[in-house]
Amino acid sequence: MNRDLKDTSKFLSYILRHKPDAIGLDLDPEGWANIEELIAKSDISLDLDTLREVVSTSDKKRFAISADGLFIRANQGHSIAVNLGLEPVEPPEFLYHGTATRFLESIRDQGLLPQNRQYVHLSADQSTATKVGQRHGKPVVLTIPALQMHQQGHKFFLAPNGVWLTENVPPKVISD
Ligand code: HQG
Repeated sequence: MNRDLKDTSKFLSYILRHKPDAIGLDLDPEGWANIEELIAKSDISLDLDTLREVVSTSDKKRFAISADGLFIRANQGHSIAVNLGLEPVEPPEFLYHGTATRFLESIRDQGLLPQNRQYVHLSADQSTATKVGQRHGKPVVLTIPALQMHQQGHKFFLAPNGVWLTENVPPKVISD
């Protein structure tokens, strides 16, 4: 993805996941923004073709456009409360969480918490988790016994881009 598209992707992540009111935009309860309104209110130069290109080239499939082509939302990663309409599903036996070594002590103490987001994000494979962890520092990958947690009543959701979401992971099930 070229530099301009990356900047646009970051802008869209910020607006659609965290701060729509930064440009006076309203999201509906499911997190959808009207594309025409988003383009009109956007404070970076943005047109429909660029927006479509960002959505289709996003390496992590961060965004979805509605079937009628009129609305856009982030697939996951929100800090604002949105209802993504995801149904709880049975997870695989293990999922992985990439984090930085500097957070380990606190994570062992408190478990994994969503921090500023709606959910704790988990990856289906270790290499993706390593990349997620690298964003924060020296990466470490925690193995999460997701199926066991599910059997104990924790809900798991699978976002359309393959990211697994859950509300928290208690300290006693965490190992690395
Ligand atoms: C850590 C990216 C101390 C947690 C990625 C993480 C992902 C704790 C950080 C998505 C803690 C939060 C999300 C505790 C959790 N004590 N630290 N008790 N519990 N943490 O960015 O999972 O490129 O909010 O380990 O690919 O890193 O944006 O979450 O290190 O899918 O599309 O607190 O963001 O996608 O960091 O990343 P984040 P994340 P995008």
